[in-house]
Amino acid sequence: MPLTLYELWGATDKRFSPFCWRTRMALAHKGLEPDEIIPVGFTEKEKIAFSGQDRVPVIVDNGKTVFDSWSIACYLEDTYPTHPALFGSATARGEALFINSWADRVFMVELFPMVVKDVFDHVREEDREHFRETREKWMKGQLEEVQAKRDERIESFRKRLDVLRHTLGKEPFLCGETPAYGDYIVFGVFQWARCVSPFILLAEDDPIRQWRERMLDLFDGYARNFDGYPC
Ligand SMILES: N[C@@H](CCC(=O)N[C@@H](CS)C(=O)NCC(=O)O)C(=O)O
Repeated sequence: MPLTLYELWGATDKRFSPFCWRTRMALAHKGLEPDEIIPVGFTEKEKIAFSGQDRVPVIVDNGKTVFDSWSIACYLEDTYPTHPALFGSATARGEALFINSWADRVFMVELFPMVVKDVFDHVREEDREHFRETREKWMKGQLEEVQAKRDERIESFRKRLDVLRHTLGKEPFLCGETPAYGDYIVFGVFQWARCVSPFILLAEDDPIRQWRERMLDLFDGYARNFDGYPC
């Protein structure tokens, strides 16, 4: 039975969604290749209306519909237990959920204002009004003005990432000797920025950069092979 992935697309067919990248990396880790990938623009809600909600990623696997990147990771782990583990244990799953919450509620919140206009520039023409309207409401300001402050924010942003730096000083991946879902959660956010923004987020000697390079190399350079800016 086929596996279908519905994911966000932008102008010039860019695939930049941080959440969809989590799912792409999870599928690659499990050795599962979608039979079909259906692109969904911000305003093409009718394409995923069958899922009963309006966000991507969504997968349909053997006729089963699952949405939300975290739920998809859990579904893949439970449905394909003999494939490489995304978590490894119930405890590790709980810890990965903590990483997911940190990434969504701290990391992305810090990063988004620094690339929000760059994201806008890669959104499809027909989705731009929706993007500007919704994101300016979240940001409480004009996209251009919010992003213009990034040079002032970068120092504190880098400081916030000490939690990653400290971990990566002790092990090559956030999940230990080999990468697992916790790595894909955080990597998805960096890949989002890499796809849309020329802004350099990490200092040259930052160990997080080396980890990001290792992540880009995984699965024969799977993520690296997607068009992105030097980062
Ligand atoms: N918690 C969800 C978030 C999914 C999400 O927000 N996806 C964005 C794409 S990056 C979306 O579909 N946005 C639609 C919109 O803003 O209208 C997950 O982890 O999958």
